[in-house]
Amino acid sequence: MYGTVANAIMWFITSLGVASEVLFQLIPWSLGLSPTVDVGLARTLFSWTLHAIVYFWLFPAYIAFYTLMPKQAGGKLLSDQMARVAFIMLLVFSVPIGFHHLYMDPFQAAGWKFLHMTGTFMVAVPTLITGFTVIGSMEIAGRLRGGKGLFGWIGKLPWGNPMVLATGLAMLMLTFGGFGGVINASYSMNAMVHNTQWIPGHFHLIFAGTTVIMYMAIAYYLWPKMTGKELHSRALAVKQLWLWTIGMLVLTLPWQQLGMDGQPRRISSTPYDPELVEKWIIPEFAMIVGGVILLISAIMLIWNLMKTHGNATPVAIPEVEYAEPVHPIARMPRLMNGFGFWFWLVVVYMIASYGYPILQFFLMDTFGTVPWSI
Ligand SMILES: [Cu+2]
Repeated sequence: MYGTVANAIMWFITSLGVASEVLFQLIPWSLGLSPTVDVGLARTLFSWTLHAIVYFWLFPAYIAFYTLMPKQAGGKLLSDQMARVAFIMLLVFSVPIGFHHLYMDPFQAAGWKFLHMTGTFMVAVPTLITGFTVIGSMEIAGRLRGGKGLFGWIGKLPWGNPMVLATGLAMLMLTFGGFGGVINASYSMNAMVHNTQWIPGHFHLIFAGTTVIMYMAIAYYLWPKMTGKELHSRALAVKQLWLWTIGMLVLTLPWQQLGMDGQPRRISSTPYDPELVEKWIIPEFAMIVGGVILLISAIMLIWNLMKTHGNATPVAIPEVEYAEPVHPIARMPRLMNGFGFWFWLVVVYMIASYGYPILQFFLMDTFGTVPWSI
């Protein structure tokens, strides 16, 4: 509930940017009420929404890491408080940093972009906390199951359980994806990858990889409880999750390579350079292979859930089992059990990082763009 409430508040704050753009710029423009649209203002408002909106999808994956996985692994959650801190930090840090989507745009000053860059790196902190707490919870489970030594607990984990396996694979993809994310976030390195295929390669790895694999594990966990029927095949689910990870890496790593080899992302036209295009053939072929693996994996998922629906065996444990923290909560500080304070902190942080950059458009001469007509 705590994570879901954090997500709902974030959704509310983050939607204000794009809502303002649509209500005050695009709709009046489309109705002919205003002759032009200020592109700089429109892109600034869109950046308000654009970064945090992807966290709307990431939150449920984090919720599954903290509340479902530790129990499925046969252990306990390392720290309830750390999980709450991660959700608070994600809420506070993820909205006021949208200028990392505008590094190459001309209408915001370098200082504002630098400020947003600093904030962007702060978002890595709750992700690192999550990595630490989730892997720590896995270690507890592995040791409870008899794992010894520095790494012995890894082999003792129930990797045949879709939730545990998906968490491990999500962490693996998050390592690759997070590495790319740090490059995107860096003001200077961003110039190397700006508007290249690196960007869709990166966000497919994070979203369709790390996030969606957790949705799949949640489906394997909840579908039997919702239908009252035992999962058709755990072995098939395990194979499907492995294939999804392999397919995603085979798709997205060459995709990012294409960006490094200069393949543009969004263009209207480009001079044809045969030598450059020659370099794209191998990674493009790898992407096709990755895509086919993903298609097979997706069909396996749907097949397994459909067969579950028709299964006659009733589900053994019909209720959702939530993870218990290692140390039971005796007293929870108010700040960590509500969002009143954090909400107003985001509001202040938003005004500080977006106030003047938006206001400036009303104080200077800007160039609009005329409506596009056929
Ligand atoms: Cu972003």
